[in-house]
Amino acid sequence: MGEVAYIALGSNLGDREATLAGARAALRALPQTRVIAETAVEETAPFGPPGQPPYLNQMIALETSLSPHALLDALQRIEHDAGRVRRERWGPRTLDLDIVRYGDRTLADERLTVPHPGLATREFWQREAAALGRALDG
Ligand code: PH2
Ligand code: MG
Ligand code: MG
Repeated sequence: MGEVAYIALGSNLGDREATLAGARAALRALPQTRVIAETAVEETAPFGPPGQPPYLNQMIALETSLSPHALLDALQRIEHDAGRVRRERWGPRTLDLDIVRYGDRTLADERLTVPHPGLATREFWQREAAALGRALDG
């Protein structure tokens, strides 16, 4: 079908477990898209502005024929539906959905950079991406 995209999920406000569960359901309901692997949910110490609560993070592999920008539109709609309000950079959020990889593509414009520039520095993303790679190869 399409290409394999890795999506990072994050939440550090409200009922984090319920928010991630809702996000997984919304990803499964996307058109032209199939969820093909998931990591376990893990709690991580926050980076960014000090004083924010810990995050729950997870990574999900999708097979999709949505374009990178159509996928970004869909993810931002899911964030919005989860009550996400855009405030300070790296500040607390009910739900964050980031495109970490989209196949082997590299792209960069005002809205979207792929692979996500944070992949190089976020140890938990590297661990989660490796776990998805193993699940998909195995
Ligand atoms: N996301 C942020 C800012 N800080 N910290 C952790 N541990 N996990 C995140 O997903 C995260 C963060 C902005 O997207
Ligand atoms: Mg983010
Ligand atoms: Mg984001």
